[in-house]
Amino acid sequence: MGFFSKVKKLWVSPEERAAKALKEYLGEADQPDQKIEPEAPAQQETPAPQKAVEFEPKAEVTPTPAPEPAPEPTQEPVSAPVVETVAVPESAGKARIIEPVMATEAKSDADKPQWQRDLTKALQQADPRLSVWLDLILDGIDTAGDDLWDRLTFLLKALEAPADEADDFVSRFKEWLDDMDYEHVDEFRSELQYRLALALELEDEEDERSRLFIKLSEGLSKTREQITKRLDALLSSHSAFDDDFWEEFEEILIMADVGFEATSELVERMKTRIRNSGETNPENFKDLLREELDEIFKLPKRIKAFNPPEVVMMIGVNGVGKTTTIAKIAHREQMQGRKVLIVAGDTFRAAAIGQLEIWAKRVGAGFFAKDEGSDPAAVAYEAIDYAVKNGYDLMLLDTAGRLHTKTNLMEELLKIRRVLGKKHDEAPHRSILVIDATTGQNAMSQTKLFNEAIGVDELILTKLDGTAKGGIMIAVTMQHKIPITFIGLGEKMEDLRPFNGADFAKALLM
Ligand SMILES: Nc1nc2c(ncn2[C@@H]2O[C@H](COP(=O)(O)OP(=O)(O)OP(=O)(O)O)[C@@H](O)[C@H]2O)c(=O)[nH]1
Ligand SMILES: [Mg+2]
Repeated sequence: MGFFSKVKKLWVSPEERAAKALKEYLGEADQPDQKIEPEAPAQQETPAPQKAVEFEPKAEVTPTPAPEPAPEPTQEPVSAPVVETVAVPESAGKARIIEPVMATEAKSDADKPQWQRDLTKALQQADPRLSVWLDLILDGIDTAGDDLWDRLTFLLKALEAPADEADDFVSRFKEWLDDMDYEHVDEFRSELQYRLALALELEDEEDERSRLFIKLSEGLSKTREQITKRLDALLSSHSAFDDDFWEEFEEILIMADVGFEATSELVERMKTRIRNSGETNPENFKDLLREELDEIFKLPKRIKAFNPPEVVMMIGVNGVGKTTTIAKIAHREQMQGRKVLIVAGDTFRAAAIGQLEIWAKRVGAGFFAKDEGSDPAAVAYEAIDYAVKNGYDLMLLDTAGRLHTKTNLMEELLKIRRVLGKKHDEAPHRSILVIDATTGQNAMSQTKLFNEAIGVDELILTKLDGTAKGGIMIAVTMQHKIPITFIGLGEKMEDLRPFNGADFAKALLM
């Protein structure tokens, strides 16, 4: 959707730049109109696959040059789409200029409404941090309404967002508020900040990272309680690393769902670390454990080269959160400017198709489905054609999640995999297994089964909020050596978080 794709990253000296740009803004009144024309519509109408239900994403998309469709769509694999050099926004610097785009709308400083002048000054003096900006934008505003939209548009334009993208951002946010029936700032502030952070690519900046860390710490509170309370008691009651200490430590890990095998390995690794460090007093044990966990989570991500679209297959047993996680990923990716197609590969229940369609609409992604009962592999096959033809960057394939003990599910998933691979080079580029953290050790057997049968490139653990079984993260990583890429900390869109092992270890052992 290309939100703020034109925002330049030039924040070499943010304070100076912001101050300078805003000063210019206050001074410069009669600038030529810089309005950026909306981009051309995303794509032309393409013939619908038979019986397929589809709709286009609402947002405007910078079209990825769509390669010609394969001449014989039903049999031939899609000829590998040429990867055009997609105009990558200059990724040089680290931030953005606050520029006087709004100056085009006022003849002089005096003509500007008072709130604009006040807000400009406040922004000029503020720390260039998203949370601070948002505080200023929301100052004195209790509910959604014209004041908020004006202020938000003002902020986006001052951040050099092209006018059409800024307006699009605001209108999508309004739609979301309507959908959710939210009105008060405290109901939507956090989602607003999340959207801004993604759109402006600020998620890695310190301010955002600390917000994410707070969320992670809250989500892990039950697991932490389980581990840390007992660990603290252990540390205060022992003055040496004796057998008794290690036995109790082992027990704590087992109780926190780290599992027997991973626990034994972790205890051994900690013994080695302690020996190598020369540490004799348990009081620094937590620091060393944190370092060990950080080490454990440092698994390389398996990256496959791909020609667009990138094809991601979401697998996992019933009810773990595959469908909602697809929606959350689609939301994130769309906010970051990728054009996403959601594909309903779970064809067993009409309700599943309907649920996915609603999500796709809500997050503004494209949607591809066939009738209930269709062959999922055929859906996947046709969806690739559709995605290629329409220039999608990312295709997220939902699959059914019936019990993993029924072998036919595995056979079916394998068939889908094979078809995808025949149709599109190296597809699926990622198979993501979604597991529900609340199922504890069950998650371990699911990972083993799926990995052996289908192959799993990444894990997403959902429902970490509200469970004391977060130790499963350690177990699954140690035993299967598959990287965890995201974790689910709640039901909202913003509750899907990129997983960071160091932050996890820190939040767990506070
Ligand atoms: N608390 C919490 N709930 C979650 C999380 N992720 C998903 N859920 C909820 O889990 C429930 C099941 O999610 P779905 O996405 O439908 O699961 P699924 O794997 O697609 O299920 P099937 O299609 O039946 O196989 C929903 O109510 C979600 O809102 C999470 O991280 N935290
Ligand atoms: Mg589902």
